[in-house]
Amino acid sequence: MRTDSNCIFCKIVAGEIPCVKLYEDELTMAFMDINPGNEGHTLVIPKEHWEDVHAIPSDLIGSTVKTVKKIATAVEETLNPDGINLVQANGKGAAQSVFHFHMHILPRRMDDELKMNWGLRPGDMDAIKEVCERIKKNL
Ligand code: DGP
Repeated sequence: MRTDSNCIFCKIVAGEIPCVKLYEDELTMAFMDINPGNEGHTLVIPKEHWEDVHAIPSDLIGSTVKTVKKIATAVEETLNPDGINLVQANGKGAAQSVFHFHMHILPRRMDDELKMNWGLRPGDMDAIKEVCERIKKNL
């Protein structure tokens, strides 16, 4: 499998660093964002290391989006947000900070005033684990 020993998400896939895991299948994985923009903020990645939308093969982006739909449905059922943004950054100019292709599932509230580049603030790990368990029940 294509991997990069310096990549934080490859380390998560390999189990070398912990994550709050929501779901995995043969090709993809979903885990809670450590810097959540809102409650339930989840990341979906291909297990293989591909830097961005330009690098990732079409069939693998397809598998990743299939997982995104599954997770978004569970997030919708669990949290009943006012909306969900799917966000995916490519390149520093787009505020990509981890160079392993990933899609953000970002639940939204009418009054959250979240901006596109929402900033990276550490989340409350107990709250992140708790919402992960709640979403899991709807997978
Ligand atoms: P982006 O800025 O679009 O490349 O998003 C990268 C996201 O990854 C950002 O929201 C924070 C998150 N993140 C960074 N390091 C870790 C980590 O070690 N664990 C988890 N769960 N999320 C991480």
